[in-house]
Amino acid sequence: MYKIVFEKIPTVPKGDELIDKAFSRANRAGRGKRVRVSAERSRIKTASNILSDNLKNIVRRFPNFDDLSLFYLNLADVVVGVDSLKISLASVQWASEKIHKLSYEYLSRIRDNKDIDPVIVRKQAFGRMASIIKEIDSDLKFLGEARNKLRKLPTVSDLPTIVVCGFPNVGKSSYMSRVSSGKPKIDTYPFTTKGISVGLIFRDSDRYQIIDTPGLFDRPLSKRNKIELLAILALKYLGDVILFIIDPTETCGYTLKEQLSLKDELKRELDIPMIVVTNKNDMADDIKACEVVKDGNVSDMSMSSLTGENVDEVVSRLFEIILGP
Ligand SMILES: Nc1nc2c(ncn2[C@@H]2O[C@H](COP(=O)(O)OP(=O)(O)OP(=O)(O)O)[C@@H](O)[C@H]2O)c(=O)[nH]1
Ligand SMILES: [Mg+2]
Repeated sequence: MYKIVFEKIPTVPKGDELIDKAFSRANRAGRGKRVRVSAERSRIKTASNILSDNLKNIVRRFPNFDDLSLFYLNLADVVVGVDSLKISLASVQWASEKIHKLSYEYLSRIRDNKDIDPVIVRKQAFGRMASIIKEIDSDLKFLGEARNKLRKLPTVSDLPTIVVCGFPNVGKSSYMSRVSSGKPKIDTYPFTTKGISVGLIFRDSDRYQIIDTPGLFDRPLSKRNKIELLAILALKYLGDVILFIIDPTETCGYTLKEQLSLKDELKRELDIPMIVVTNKNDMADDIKACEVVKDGNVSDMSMSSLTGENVDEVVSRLFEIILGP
């Protein structure tokens, strides 16, 4: 159900690990052969196959960045830098091909020149292979680190998606748990300690995805550093609609003014349809700020995630926006 893009990337070996593995297997491969020429040829073949296949495999197991959804592409760019990734992958591909060609060169040297000691030729071949690996050592290290970071990105599906935004404590999770079925899947998101949670809403025969963003909007976008901001902006490639929840009672700890200004920033920056809903309307009579809400038309709808009032109507409104006219 969830599209797994980065979880399948296996660990990327370090250069010296690769060399150790290839050369020790190669030595064993030569042991069974009584004719020296065959023994050394077999060593060269084994070492080059192991190196070249392992390197090719690293490149193959990274996702093709041209096929990636814009959401993942942008997140990957924020977290590791897609251009650097492409450059390192190209270097590894180059090394794989180079080692493959090299083995032919040295195998034919043994075949064509009976006077040369095959052990010496094999040692030369191993030396060349090792120096190619050394050349891409920093690329392997970078790819290894990138793989670890990419694996931590959230896994989301490409279902129609509602992104729930708003300051902490406005009632995002309460709303989520009222409308989505099953236990939401909690996943990490760069630059928030809490991780986003992904739930599903079933309506008729359709499925929708609803994403909670705890800790992502604890201050205005203008107070974000560039990297954090880019990670937030990646949401626009994921969401079909934003549900922006406002707590007009201000019991969340943020003023209505702050909340409205975050809403305006998000509306401007994310540039996808948004519905603005005031929550906690069960407290409406007690709180002065609510007067502003009643008179000032700050939201499209009002609801209570606590009592459930209007919660389903908000869902219907979100679906209408997703499905279009
Ligand atoms: N009275 C009232 N309280 C509510 C309502 N919705 C949420 N709350 C309360 O507000 C507090 C925060 O609700 P959460 O749903 O955890 O808020 P959140 O937006 O998910 O907060 P973060 O995860 O920290 O961003 C909790 O104590 C809820 O019980 C509501 O409609 N009415
Ligand atoms: Mg929450």
